Amino acid sequence: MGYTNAGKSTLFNRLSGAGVMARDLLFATLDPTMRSIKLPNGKGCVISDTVGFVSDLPTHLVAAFRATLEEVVEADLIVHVRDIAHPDTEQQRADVERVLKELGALEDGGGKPLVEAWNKIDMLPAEGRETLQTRAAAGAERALQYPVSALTGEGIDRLLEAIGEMLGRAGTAREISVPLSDGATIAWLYRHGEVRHRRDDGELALLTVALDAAAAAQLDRRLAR
Ligand SMILES: Nc1nc2c(ncn2[C@@H]2O[C@H](COP(=O)(O)OP(=O)(O)OP(=O)(O)O)[C@@H](O)[C@H]2O)c(=O)[nH]1
Ligand SMILES: [Mg+2]
Repeated sequence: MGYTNAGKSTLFNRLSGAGVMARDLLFATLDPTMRSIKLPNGKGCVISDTVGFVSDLPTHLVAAFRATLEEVVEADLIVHVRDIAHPDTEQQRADVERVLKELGALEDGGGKPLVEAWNKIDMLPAEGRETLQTRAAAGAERALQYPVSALTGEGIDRLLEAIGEMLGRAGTAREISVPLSDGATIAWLYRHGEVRHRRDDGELALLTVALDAAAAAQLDRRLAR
């Protein structure tokens, strides 16, 4: 998803161009905005193109969009496609995130895994691109971000690898040690994950917890605080 004209459909076509599978014939018939693709890790996933957001979308229209944006609400992972070469790119991001919040897909401290595709880097001068690559690598911002060009294909492999990695975490167990004094995090793990094993050692609780992709991303944010 993303702002109108950000390049969502171009990215969608680029991603589905290479690895179109036979069952896409069915998808293409049922819904031309859905495709199954193969990720670099060999796993399959279904990608879905959405309508673009525009700013000043009245709240009653947001409600009407709810139906068409059901894919976003149901998705395991959101790729926020941004026109990073647009002078208003930051304002566009804020607008899109506001709509996502209204849809309940981006609640504070909750929501689902989100990656930003910083699209149209081919339009930036060389030094602007370098600054972006540095910002993205530093991961200083809220979401994971990947500079790409849907037009030239630059950066697409790294984006796909990241998507595969984030989705691959779904249902896998992690070992986490939490200070016993941090009762809130321990309670959070019981609420959002499936605690398979627990051993308390001194001042630490050592937990083995199975988390889905959304909970794993939330935990990462929680532990990074
Ligand atoms: N230079 C450049 N242009 C791009 C890139 N990606 C998309 N575009 C252009 O941006 C324009 C909009 O692209 P779309 O893919 O239709 O954008 P969209 O987000 O699907 O737009 P809506 O569906 O209307 O919201 C088109 O003219 C594309 O060719 C890119 O990486 N680089
Ligand atoms: Mg489009």
